Amino acid sequence: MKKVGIVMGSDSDLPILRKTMDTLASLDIPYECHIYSAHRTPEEARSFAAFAREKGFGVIIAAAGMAAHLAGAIAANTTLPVIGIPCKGPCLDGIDALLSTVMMPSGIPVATVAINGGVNAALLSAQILAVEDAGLAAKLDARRAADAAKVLEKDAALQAERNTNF
Ligand code: RP5
Repeated sequence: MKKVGIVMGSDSDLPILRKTMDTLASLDIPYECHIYSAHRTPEEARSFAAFAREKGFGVIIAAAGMAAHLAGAIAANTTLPVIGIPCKGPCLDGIDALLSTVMMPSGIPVATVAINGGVNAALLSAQILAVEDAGLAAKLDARRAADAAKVLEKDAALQAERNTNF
């Protein structure tokens, strides 16, 4: 199976990316995770993107906060699919990172998930890999079924408590 590459701009983004790594691990998807910044270590970020395909990666997840240029900078240097996670910083509630990540110019796409959307970034990367992997697709189906069952259990508990089922 192809690997998922995870890059974050700072170790202060790590709590969000731990959810990404946990979700990938729960689906038995191999990944590699690095701290490379578009601004502080631009050469390492560029090089990771440029050699990712030949190193066996199938998707790259890039997470950054504030003036979040990392996902765009990664996408500029590879034609692998790039998923951007805008991370909430100390000001502007993450809207700064959201707009910096999502508003890419035509020709260099970044598939942007929600602010702090570490789990969905992992799931979207899994869905991309599952296009060519029936076993992984089955695991994603099972996860959705389990999530649905949890919601219905909570609904049943609510009905039992409040008897709102007229
Ligand atoms: C961004 O700046 C990082 O992705 C992080 O979200 C933000 C702040 O970085 P630190 O100052 O906490 O290292 O590049």
